[in-house]
Amino acid sequence: MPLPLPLPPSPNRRLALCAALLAVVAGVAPLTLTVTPAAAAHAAEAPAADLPALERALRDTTGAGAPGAMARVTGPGGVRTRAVGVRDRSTGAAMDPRARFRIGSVTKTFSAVVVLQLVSEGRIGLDDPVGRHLPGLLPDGRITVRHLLNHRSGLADYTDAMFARTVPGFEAVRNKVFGYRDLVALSLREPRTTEPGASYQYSNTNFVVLGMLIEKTTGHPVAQEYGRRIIGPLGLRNTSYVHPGKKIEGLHVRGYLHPDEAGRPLVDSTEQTVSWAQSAGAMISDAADLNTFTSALLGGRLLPARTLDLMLTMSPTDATGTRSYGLGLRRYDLSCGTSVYGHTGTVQGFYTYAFATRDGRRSLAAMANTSNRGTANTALGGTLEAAFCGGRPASAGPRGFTRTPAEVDLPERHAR
Ligand code: HEL
Repeated sequence: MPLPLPLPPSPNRRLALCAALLAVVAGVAPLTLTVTPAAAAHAAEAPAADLPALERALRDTTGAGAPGAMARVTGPGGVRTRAVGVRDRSTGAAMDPRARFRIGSVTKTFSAVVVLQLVSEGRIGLDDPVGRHLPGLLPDGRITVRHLLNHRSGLADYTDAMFARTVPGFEAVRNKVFGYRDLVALSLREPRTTEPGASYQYSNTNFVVLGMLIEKTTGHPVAQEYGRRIIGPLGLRNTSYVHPGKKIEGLHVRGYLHPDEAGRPLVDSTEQTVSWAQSAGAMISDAADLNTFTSALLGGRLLPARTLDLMLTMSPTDATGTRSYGLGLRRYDLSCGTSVYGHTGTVQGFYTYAFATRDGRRSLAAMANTSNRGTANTALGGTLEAAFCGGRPASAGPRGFTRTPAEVDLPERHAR
């Protein structure tokens, strides 16, 4: 008796399959599995979100020092939101899943999409030397556009020195307006970290240079390109790039930065130019828009299939082999065997996770209004397992990985 995979979603057909499996176990029927490509795709579908586990992850996040945390999960079963704690400590206003927040490096995925659209339009080559488009900017003519997108340029991350001391570093730049070239110059003061192409070394500098590349190629500010290529077509009503504006307009979450020194009060870091990050991390969004963005990207609505495949060509970023980076996109392999794609973000006062399944049918956007608090970020990472692994018990999985990606104990600045 052939057992067709995938498991169909309807309860009746699940019952029928259980009966068939019982027949096999009882020796009444032989086991033959027929897996078609379409079936395999369905078989990989993530189970429904485990909402109590989602809420627990958020409570663990506030328990670890975040004033508030929220998550929004979308999937065939509909939309689910959960929020705990406060979005504003001064008023005591409750965390609100509709509120806007700073998304930090999730901005990198927006920048990568714009660059890859320009690649698919034939205006930039992935393996073009950066110097072909931005002559004289970088001292090494071997650095290509692909090296920037996959963090293999070897350009030092200027933010390592900038934020060596967390609060003084932040206060020194929160009102500043940098030019892209100022930021590149800061990077070039430092030794390069690797030969071009040799290894993955996460660096904000790469996505600053990509911002310059977008502006040079299109002749427009990045804000305009995000708007006409992503924000407009997807109808993202709460997503913006307001650099060098300092405010988050409308209903928003206030962000709280943890000082390095234990016992010192949290610093309200909501208003800042984020000029130190720009196209590497200065966007504002909300949970619904991030769900829409990651689902649309993985669902093939922003890039042609061949270009999306390039974006999804990943290599591991840590020793567990369960975290990988493609072109402006992360992949996390969860304990239940499901892989999810998206980006994480850390900007003073805000941690963000924005991920979707490979088919874009399920997505998670989670945020906590704190930063420089690794335990809170780790706890927030628990929302991934809750959203995509559901009640399915964690197994060793194909690579023997049994913990959530965020539980891998790397020092925060190096867990990149
Ligand atoms: S770091 C990351 C995250 N990325 C990178 C980028 C972003 N964010 C930054 O570069 C901010 C660095 C300073 C953050 C600050 C804090 O916690 O608010 N920390 C300190 O000042 C520490 N001394 C790789 C984690 C990403 O997930 O991609 O976003």
